[in-house]
Amino acid sequence: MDQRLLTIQDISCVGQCSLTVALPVISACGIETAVLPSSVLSNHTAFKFWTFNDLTFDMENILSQWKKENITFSAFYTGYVSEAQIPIIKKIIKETSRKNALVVVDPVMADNGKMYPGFSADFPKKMAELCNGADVILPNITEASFLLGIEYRSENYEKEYIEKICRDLIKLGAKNVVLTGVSFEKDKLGVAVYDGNSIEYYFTEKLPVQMHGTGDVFASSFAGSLCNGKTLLESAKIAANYVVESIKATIDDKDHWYGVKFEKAIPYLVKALGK
Ligand code: PXL
Repeated sequence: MDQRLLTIQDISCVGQCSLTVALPVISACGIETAVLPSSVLSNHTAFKFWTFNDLTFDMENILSQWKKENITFSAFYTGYVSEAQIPIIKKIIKETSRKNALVVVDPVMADNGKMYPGFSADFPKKMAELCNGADVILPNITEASFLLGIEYRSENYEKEYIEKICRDLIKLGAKNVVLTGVSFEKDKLGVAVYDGNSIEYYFTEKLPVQMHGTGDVFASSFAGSLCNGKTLLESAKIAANYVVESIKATIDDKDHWYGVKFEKAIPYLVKALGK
């Protein structure tokens, strides 16, 4: 049976994030991608205003229909979801999972030291429950700080700080941690990859910009790479390079502030996967 990945996150109609990234990117990796939209927004929340429609009410309904049809998944990738959805998502994973299915949790909730609009102070505790049992979690340093209830440090940290975060995150019950946004030198940015034994790093050049949606581009290409049989570290490398290629495709367009042109870099991703 071919692989089928289910991704659960919002659909922001405009903004190059969440489902409008995950669906094309994972499909480009050659993996059938099913979607369960957690909410519909007119655009993501980095715009000044947005509409928001929560779709929790339909999740159990969709699950019971899938069960009637014996629909199952070989992989799950969750992103931007609400607190009330977390127990339902756990149930969906439990009841539609094939044997040894991969579970990737991107604990989307915060960046640059701050929670995204609309998330309560209790949310990280709930998100920690979703991390428990995941094969891989993909927090940025802000999300890691909220998950662990520690102070966020944006710079001037040492390896010990990052490695303690990785070890503490594993204690939440995830098998592997890929911590994003790690930087020890001002012109290098990368990830720490911890499998519970050893911590490895991968760095790319740090471009002098910060762009929206790069976490989703990273997570989607990472999940797609894992499904192609790449190791944790290989997948993190491919995903980090793909983010850099996407930023480079965007950087000269000063009007394009809301996302990255990941579409332009799809040829890189396809080639990196040997397709
Ligand atoms: O990229 C993460 C993300 C996903 N979904 C929505 C968001 C954001 C980040 O701001 O607003 C709706």
